[in-house]
Formats: sequence, C-alpha cells, structure tokens
Amino acid sequence: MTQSLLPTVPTAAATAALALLLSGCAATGNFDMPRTGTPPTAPANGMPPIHDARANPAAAPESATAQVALSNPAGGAGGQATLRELPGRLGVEIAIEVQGMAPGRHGFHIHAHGACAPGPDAATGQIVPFGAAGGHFDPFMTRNHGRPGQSAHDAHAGELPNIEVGADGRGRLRYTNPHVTLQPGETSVLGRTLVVHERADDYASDPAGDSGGRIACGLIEPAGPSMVTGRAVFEGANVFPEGIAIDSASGVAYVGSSTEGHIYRVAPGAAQAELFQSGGSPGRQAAYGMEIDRQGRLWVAGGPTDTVALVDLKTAATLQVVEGPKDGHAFLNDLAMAGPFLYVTDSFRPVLWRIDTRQGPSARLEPWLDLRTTPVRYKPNEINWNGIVASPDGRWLLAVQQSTGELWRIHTETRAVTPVRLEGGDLQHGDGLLLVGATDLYVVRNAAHELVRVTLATGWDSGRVVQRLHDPRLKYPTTAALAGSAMWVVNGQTDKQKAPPPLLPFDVLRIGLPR
Ligand SMILES: [Cu+2]
Repeated sequence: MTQSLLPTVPTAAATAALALLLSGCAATGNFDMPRTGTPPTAPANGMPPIHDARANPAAAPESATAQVALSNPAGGAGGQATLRELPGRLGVEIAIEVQGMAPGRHGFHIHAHGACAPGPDAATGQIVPFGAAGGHFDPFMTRNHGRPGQSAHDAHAGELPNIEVGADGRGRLRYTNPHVTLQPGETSVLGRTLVVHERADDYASDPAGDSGGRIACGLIEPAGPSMVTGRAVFEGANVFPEGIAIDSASGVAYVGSSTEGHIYRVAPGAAQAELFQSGGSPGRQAAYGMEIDRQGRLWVAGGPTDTVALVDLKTAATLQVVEGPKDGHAFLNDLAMAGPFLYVTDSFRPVLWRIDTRQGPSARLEPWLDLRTTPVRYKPNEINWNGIVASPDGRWLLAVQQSTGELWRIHTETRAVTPVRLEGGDLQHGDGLLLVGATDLYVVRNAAHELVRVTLATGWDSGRVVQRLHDPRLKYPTTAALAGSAMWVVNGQTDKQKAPPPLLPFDVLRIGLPR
C-alpha cells in the first residue's frame, strides 16, 4: 500500500531535472551560484537580486572530475585516485596510485555501494573489511564477472585491470572505463567506491575473480571544495529516509524511514545512524515529517497510514497515536509547530489538519482548514501540499504545493490562504521546507536535486529566489533541518522506490549554511 501511494515523478519532469543537472550542476562540487543571467528588475524591497541557475549553464559536463582517498583496513593511507570524465561520453579515465601493498598484481574494481565500513562478505556472510562497499558495480545486472573492456551488458561495468605493485610497495595505473560516467544516471560511479584486493583478478571466477580480501577502499567523491561538510549513513537497503527533526538541546538528529517506519538517531558528529525506534511501533508503518515540541517530544507524521504518533525521546516509547479518519486517501506528510498547535499537511486530501497538543490523550486530528474553500486546487493523484513551516511568532504558516510549485501563506487566526508571489522561478517538486530566522527559506526540490533559497518579504506575501544550491551528492533530497550553522539534508531517493536500485548506503548530508 505504501508503495502505491508514493510520489511519482512525471517523465517530462524527470527529464527536465536530468537536463538541469547535465547543464552543469553536477560538474563541480561547489555551490552552483550563477554569475550571470537576466538582470533582475530593481528590487523594490531591498532584497538581493535574483539569480537563476537555469540561465547560466556553468562548466561543461566534460569537466567533471572526482577524487578518491584510499584507506587500508587499519585506517591508514592506501593511496589516491583521480577520475576524469572524457569528452563525448567516451568514459571515465581513472588514475590511481597505491602504497604499502605487497609486491605483485592486485585485483581492482569499482564497487556498487558508497561506503568502506566493515560489512558482510557476499559468499560467507561474515563481516569483512570494506564489506559495506558491496559487490562489483553492475548497473545492468549481468551478474557476470568478466574482463575490463567487455560490454557492460555482458559483465560488470566495474571491472578494471589489475594493479602491478613493485618491490617498494607502490603501484600506479591509468585506465579508461568506457562504461561508466561521473554524470547522474544509472551508470554513474559518483558516490560508489574503488576497491583494491589482496590477489590478482583472474577475470573469470565469479563473483570477484578469486582476488581475495579487500586491502584498500575509497569513496568516489566530486573533486574540489564542497558545500557538503559531513555525512551520516544508514544500514539497510530499504530505508528511504524522508523526514528529519533535530533536538536543538542535544544536537541529535532523528530521521524517519518512509518505507519501514523506523526512526533513526544521528548523534552530533556521528558517521552512522543508529536505530532509535523500530517501524511497526504503534501508529507507524511509515514515517514522514517530524517535529520536536517544547517538551522535547517527537511528533511523527505517518503518511499513508493516516496517523500522527508522539514518541518520547528519552525512552523511545510511543506515548500517543492520533488517528486520521482512515478513509483510504490519507497522506499525512509534514508537520509545523506554532505555539501549542501542530499543523499537519495532507498531500492527497485538501485539508490542513491541526492537533492541539495541550489536550493530552484526548488530542485529535481536527480538519482545521478545508482547502476547497480557498484558492488552493489539489491535483488528483499527485503530491500536493507537502512541506510546512511556521513563523517564529506563530502568526503565519507557509506550505509548498509539490505538484504545482506554488507557495501558500496561511494566517493562523483568520485561516486566510493566499499565494506567495515568487520571483526567480517556481518551486515545483518542492518537498521539505526549512526556515532560518524569519525570512530565509530553503525549499528542498526532490526531483530537481536542488535546494532553493528564497528571501521572504516581511509579512511573507512575496519572496525572491536568491540562490540555487547543487551538489552531485544530493540524491532526490526530501527535506532539511537546522543544526547550528549548518543544515542536515535527507537524501530520500524515494524516486528509486519505483525504479531501483537506490545508491547505498542511504545517507543524510551536512551542508554549511551559505552566506
Ligand atoms: Cu573488487
């Protein structure tokens, strides 16, 4: 049921999103801040000028480069590699230098997953060094280990030649793999791993050419400085994280799984998320938007399960489950707290729900605002109202309509709903919202793989797009939450629920707030 209710990406929109990325967003790891574009009309309200990334395809895709720092199982340096996209889609040139290895030939491959932690060996199930890197990168599911250069439809695309290591323990290799790319897409190797093995690869034995244990591993990351300053990963192939809330007192981030309902905990500085509460707990087969109230309790929207659950952050116990009408059309998607009230968007039913959190066990989901009585028009079978935020004084709410790109302002006293006049482009695919201060709004656009910064006018009746942030590490991001001077962005990859596989491991990214 959850699967059938998941957001779908219209093909044209997905193509447009891809085109947007190919136009240069993926070419650098930097903030993709456009330098040219249509000169904006004179700002009437003193806001910064509009920048529109689409007006300025930045560096050509051919310039894409990536880098890899290899580690050995003890955590020491194992070498480094640079990867360069060749013009004309000729492939990716990989130049690697290794050190501290036994003389002789060593198997070398691109592995499918983007992590170098210990993990289970595919054959034995035993935990081995760099097991989290998974098997060889095999985008066309050939399940056949062959020679480098063989068609990726006949053998793993991740096949590479052996590395010859000399008496000094060093070796180097330069090789072009014609089957992979650094651009987005199913053959992209960004975010995957390079792995060096103990022994030579015989290019025949399945699954890994009898090349023995893994002696070096490194993550393939975009070259150059990056807006991404940290990352935490999740164990499991079906996590599809969606919502996030950060406890400002402890700095701990809580992240929910849209498919399994698990809630994970990410401690400050941790590189790995830990399971906090299992899915299937009362009221929660799925976890979407989350919010922490003044008493330090976690509210979790249940998406299609039509529930909002309240979880004690000290004990991980479910304190309460508030039920929707269970009419089969629910999509309780995101939450915003304004004073004692929790506002709940519903992406399928044109209703803004509200919970009075002072009511304790008798709290209910009140159909606070019928959106059919407002200018809002829901599109059938699409994700409509999604992310929602409240102004610091609780007077206003803002909600983004994912299906249309409209941003709506709601007055919490009069219940009046008005469109926010936007300059600098629409917000279609707008999923989560993050408010920083009173007027700095970040809109997380999932299918566009981008974060859009909007400067709101006082009173929130208008706004101006001032920045579009891109990074190849953004993977269908769903939402973001504030942690000090940075934000955590959830890489939901929910588009991959219908078009697997997702790029493992699932992760959340820490991104410094731009100035
Ligand atoms: Cu390998």
